[in-house]
Amino acid sequence: MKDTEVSVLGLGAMGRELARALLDAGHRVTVWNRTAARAEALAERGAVVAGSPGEAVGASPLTVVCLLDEDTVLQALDGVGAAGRAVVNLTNGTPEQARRVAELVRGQGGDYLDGGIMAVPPMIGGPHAFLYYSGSERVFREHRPLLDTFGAAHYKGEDPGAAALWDVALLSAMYGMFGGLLHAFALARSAGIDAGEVAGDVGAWLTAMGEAGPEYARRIDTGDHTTDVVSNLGMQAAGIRNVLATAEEQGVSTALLGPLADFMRLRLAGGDHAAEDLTGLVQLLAPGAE
Ligand code: FVH
Repeated sequence: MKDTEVSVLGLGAMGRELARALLDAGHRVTVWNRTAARAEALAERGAVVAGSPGEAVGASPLTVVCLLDEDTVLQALDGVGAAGRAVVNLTNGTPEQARRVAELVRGQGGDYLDGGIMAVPPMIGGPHAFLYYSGSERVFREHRPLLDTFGAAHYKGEDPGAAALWDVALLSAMYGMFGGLLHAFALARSAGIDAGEVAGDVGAWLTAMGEAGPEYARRIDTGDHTTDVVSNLGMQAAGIRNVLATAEEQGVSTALLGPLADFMRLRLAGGDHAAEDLTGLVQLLAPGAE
């Protein structure tokens, strides 16, 4: 089935891109945003501007929500009359928040699909964008062609909180990487080196190190953290001490990387773990999850 009518609540940086992609794909799009001026450019391209969230939800069988956070979503969807409508909420949030929004929509007689967008706004509709979805499988299947407009769609099951878990897992990896990037650039600047001068090498190094992901995952899934070849925890704990000591010598804060060094020390203090891989730290992060 090809969707024709769809509403979008929220025209921030992301919501505008979602609405644009839907217009480009030929859908009849109704939009609502708290600050109405943000709808003007889309209206010029053919979007219908609704005066309230309820008017927008009532205008289409499917409404895509992309607002700031859970509070904003709960406020916008409160009393909209979603009976017989499908709501796809792409606002970032926690699994519990997604379940609460699902409850609100279902309480009105609507169908709910939650989603997590793995893309920044300019990536929407492009080859590298992908999105996680969970909640109503019926909504996912029925509106799949429309959802594919945003990026590759991955369905993670009926629990409305599942997509948020996947989303936040990937964001966790991203923020860890961003923290490392900022620390690296601060260190370079502390030595009078432009961040731009080291950026290329840092990128190449992160790409090479990122290839460890599948092997890390295998160790974590099997619970076998032994490494007989390279980069054991004893060596890494010594290495990160030098990272922190260099930061201190250069007057750079250790606030971002200090906790990782603390975790390595804790693991080493907890038993005979010097020969294992860094992956053993997962047992400290999520005790009982193995
Ligand atoms: N932008 C990104 O890189 C990421 C990529 C992955 C997904 N996230 C999530 O998408 C949600 C929206 O993000 P955004 O980038 O569109 O955010 P903003 O540009 O700040 O727009 C926020 C919209 O929320 C509206 N809003 C804020 N507060 C209220 C309120 N109290 N009542 C009603 N609406 C509200 C705001 O309206 P206005 O300020 O224009 O009136 C915007 O429509 C978010 O969950 C990201 O984590 C984006």
